[in-house]
Amino acid sequence: MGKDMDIPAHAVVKGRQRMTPSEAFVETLVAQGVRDVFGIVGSAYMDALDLFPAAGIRFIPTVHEQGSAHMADGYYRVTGRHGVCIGQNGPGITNFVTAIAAAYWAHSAVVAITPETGSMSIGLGGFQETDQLPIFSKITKYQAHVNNGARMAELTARAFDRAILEMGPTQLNIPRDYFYGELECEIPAPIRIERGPGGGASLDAAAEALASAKFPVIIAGGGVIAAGGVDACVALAEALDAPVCNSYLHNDSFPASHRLWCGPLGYHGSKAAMKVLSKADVVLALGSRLGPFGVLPQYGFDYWPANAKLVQVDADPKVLGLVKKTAVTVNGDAREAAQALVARLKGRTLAGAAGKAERLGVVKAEKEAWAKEVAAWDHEKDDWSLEVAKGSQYMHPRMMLRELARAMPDDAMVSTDIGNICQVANSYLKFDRPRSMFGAMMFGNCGYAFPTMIGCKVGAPDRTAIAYVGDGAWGMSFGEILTCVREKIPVTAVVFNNQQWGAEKKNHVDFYSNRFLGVNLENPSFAGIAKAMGAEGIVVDKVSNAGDAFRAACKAQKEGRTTVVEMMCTRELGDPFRRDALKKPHRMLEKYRTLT
Ligand SMILES: Cc1ncc(C[n+]2csc(CCOP(=O)(O)OP(=O)(O)O)c2C)c(N)n1
Ligand SMILES: [Mg+2]
Repeated sequence: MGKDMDIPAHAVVKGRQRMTPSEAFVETLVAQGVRDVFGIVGSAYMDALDLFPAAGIRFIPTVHEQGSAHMADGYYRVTGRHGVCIGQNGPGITNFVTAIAAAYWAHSAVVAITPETGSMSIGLGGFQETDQLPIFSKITKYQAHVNNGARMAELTARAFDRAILEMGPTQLNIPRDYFYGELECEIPAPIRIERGPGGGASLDAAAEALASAKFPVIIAGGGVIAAGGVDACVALAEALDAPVCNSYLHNDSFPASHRLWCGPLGYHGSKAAMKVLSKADVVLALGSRLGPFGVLPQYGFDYWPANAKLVQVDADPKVLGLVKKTAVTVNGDAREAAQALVARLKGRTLAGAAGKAERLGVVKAEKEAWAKEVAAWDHEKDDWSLEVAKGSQYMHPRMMLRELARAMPDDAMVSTDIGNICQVANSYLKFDRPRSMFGAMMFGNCGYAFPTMIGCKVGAPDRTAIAYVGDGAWGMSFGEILTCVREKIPVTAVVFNNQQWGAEKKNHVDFYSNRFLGVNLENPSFAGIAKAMGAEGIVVDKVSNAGDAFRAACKAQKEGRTTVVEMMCTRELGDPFRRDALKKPHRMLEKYRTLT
């Protein structure tokens, strides 16, 4: 790690003072606890950037602004502190868009600082001009527009406060000429609220529903992690002897080694979790919006217990009752609410107590059955997969994923991209500590995992940073290897090279009679490219080498080196993403008639 990682945060100027807007801006960042900012240099904010080192803020230059914003996302998700990105007005800012949309659906408090065309030329079609507010209006929780340089500190502080208060990205839009001049202001102190457990009556009703449950099941969502509420969730689960499922892509919301843990729901999740949930008469969704994508039928099994009473707890009132009908809705912090429920349940007679042994027996049996199934599931068994894997000298993805899981360091942070092998990985990723899994969440963009993990590593430099990425998505994101090398931010990228955009190809197989179009990839040596970029590269084509290669790469990371582990995989494909959203082709015109 470069020695400038440990820049001490300087004190904020106190009281009302004359200063420049750039100074007011930077001092407000300091007041908000900002230590790291990701971006690409640009003249639009150079006057403020010049102050960063003296303010104790590290500027981390990236290869692409999309990477900067993903890094800010990862940084927030691992630290709970704002992720911050900045870029040049116009193209630098439009490059943020995909990553800010991803942060929106990950509920990440990212502040996108967007310097804009100067106020005196807005609308004249000058250089690097676009209207930057409408572009982000649907993917931010709040947009601050500095309409006068004198308001720099006030509006900067508000953008930072709102990101935390509203649990999502905000935008701070600054016409570039407003960095210059003079103003008199006081740097606002950050506004941080204590989140409560929710209303007393709704908590009483929730406790009542749980106390009368014969088979209560908890779904622990991302809100549990964000609230620092895993211990509280464990205490509640233990008080009720209620099995716990992780919500989709939040495999780190409840410790996998706990007896009540059942595993993740959603794509390639745990059949044990789904089977147990299907038996529930009361479901407590704790810190989960129950996104529709995360509760779709899996393995041909519609596991959602339609007749169960649903108790939903979430800090964001807008997600309550949105997707599933609730019997009790609590607008509260997941940790506080869990603690309040434990207090309310203390000493009460629980209807579920009588069936406890049987319930725990079901949990144990289902977990064992699923573990056995996964252990024996070496490869995909559909006709197409069998055909393409036949005679291949490469690895079956499942066998490789199993080896990776076995070699996974205890302190791992793992990000997963969008792709077939990354989704299958959901069956293998288990964590005992929160802030360990960083899925691409519901925006679902390929290219998420690697830059996000770079941000995680900056936020938690002592932990092992691992990105799981398909070869197609890798093509979108490997440029950021340069950021790892230049900025000495070591990360281990595990690239699943199956020579295809597999997740989409699976749709060709299932719905389009194998009419492959734009899905086969001819790849260069990704390990070779990594070496040319100053990182290390290893090619693995045998399962027996996968664990050792991965361990070596994680060890190299501890010594400061970034490694790309290029996993050569067969072209077999696991269950698809969107079976729910595709239809068999229907053609009416003669010229297309055969395309069914
Ligand atoms: C930015 C973006 N473009 C396109 C898609 C559509 N898409 C979803 S999965 C996928 C294929 C991913 O291929 P790869 O990264 O090689 O992983 P694999 O499925 O082969 O394991 C594509 C193109 C997307 N999700 N995001
Ligand atoms: Mg691929």
